[in-house]
Amino acid sequence: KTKAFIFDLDGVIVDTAKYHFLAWQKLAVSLGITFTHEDNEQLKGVSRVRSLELILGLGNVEATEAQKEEWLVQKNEDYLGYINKMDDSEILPDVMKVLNFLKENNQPIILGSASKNARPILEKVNILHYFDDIVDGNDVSNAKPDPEVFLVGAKKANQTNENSIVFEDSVAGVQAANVAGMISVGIGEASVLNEAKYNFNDFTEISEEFLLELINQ
Ligand code: G16
Ligand code: MG
Repeated sequence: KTKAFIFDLDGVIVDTAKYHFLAWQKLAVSLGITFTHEDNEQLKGVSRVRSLELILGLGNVEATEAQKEEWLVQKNEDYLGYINKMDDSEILPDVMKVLNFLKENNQPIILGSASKNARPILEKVNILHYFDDIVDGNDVSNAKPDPEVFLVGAKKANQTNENSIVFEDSVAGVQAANVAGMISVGIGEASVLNEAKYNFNDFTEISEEFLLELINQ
């Protein structure tokens, strides 16, 4: 059988959250806003524009659209500085095991990410060629928990929503998969991702038997 296997990027394939944090924190400090690791949790899976709004809200900072645009560009330039230094050592544990197994079993592999930097990141860590299609922040206008990014992904793989499996580390992403009627697999703490159909701390806990079950069910 054939299913669509849709992967989120940040927090599932690579841990770019730490680079988003450093870049956002630099901006926050320059604006006199305190921005902690805990605050950063709320930005996971959230769009770039919305992330800035959340940070400005923390410091009750008001700004014009032009200022916001400038800060977004600045943050992204800093973020790209970190991305440029990435290599395949930053791929999270056993992600390659899962990607290779799906490839061997001729399953479509799709990226479903909110990031506008998804392609350069996949290139940097040398796995762009694993993906049959990429749906990212450049292709969709509605951010997770809206299911748009996953709906487009399933369509590109010519699969129904019921035959699509989504790997996600964010609550908003799990909700998006569920809303679409897809099978959600939470990657991260079960207590946080309790809406996911299945949950694993990371890919080291995902067996080939489990993947075969997903393919054949
Ligand atoms: C990622 C991150 C978010 C980030 C968003 C936009 O989403 O989780 O923190 O704000 O992309 O990223 P960029 O600024 O690179 O366009 P995902 O969906 O891959 O987890
Ligand atoms: Mg994510």
